[in-house]
Amino acid sequence: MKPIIREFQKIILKEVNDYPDGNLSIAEQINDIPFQIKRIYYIYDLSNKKAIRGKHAHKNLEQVLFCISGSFKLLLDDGKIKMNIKMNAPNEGIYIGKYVWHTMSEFSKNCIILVLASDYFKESDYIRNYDEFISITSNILDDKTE
Ligand code: T46
Repeated sequence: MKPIIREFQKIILKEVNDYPDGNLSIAEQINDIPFQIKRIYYIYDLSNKKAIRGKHAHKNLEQVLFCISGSFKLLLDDGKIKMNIKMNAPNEGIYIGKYVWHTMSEFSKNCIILVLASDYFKESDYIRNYDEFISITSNILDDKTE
């Protein structure tokens, strides 16, 4: 079995199939999303094929990412294990917790990413330097193995 990175969880939302009039998916705080939602943002107009977003980790923020239209590639890295996920199902979310480096790329033209976040925007919560991330996470991992 492949090792699973820390602070990661796949969240499958209930889908209601209203054929022939479309589908809907429902995300309920606590029941589906494992934190209180303080912020919602969405990323769109991803027509630049070379666009790369993310490239950071958060110190405290918890988030769940959904690809509600199109597709993209999500790379997760907890400082030890890396994982690539193809995001292309509107009812499938990925929970990303503390100290997980994440990068988003290979967006389809119609890609829309919806993010539910546990806190307001705080630039001080970001780690945007990969060397700093590795140094911090190696201390966290060392503490856990002691
Ligand atoms: C994340 C991934 C999945 C704000 O002013 N408020 C906000 O709530 C957000 C999300 C961003 N911004 C500003 C900060 C930057 O000047 O918007 C600009 C772009 O943000 P950033 O480069 O962080 O965008 P992404 O797509 O690389 O990352 C975003 C989130 O910022 C981040 O928390 O985990 O999506």
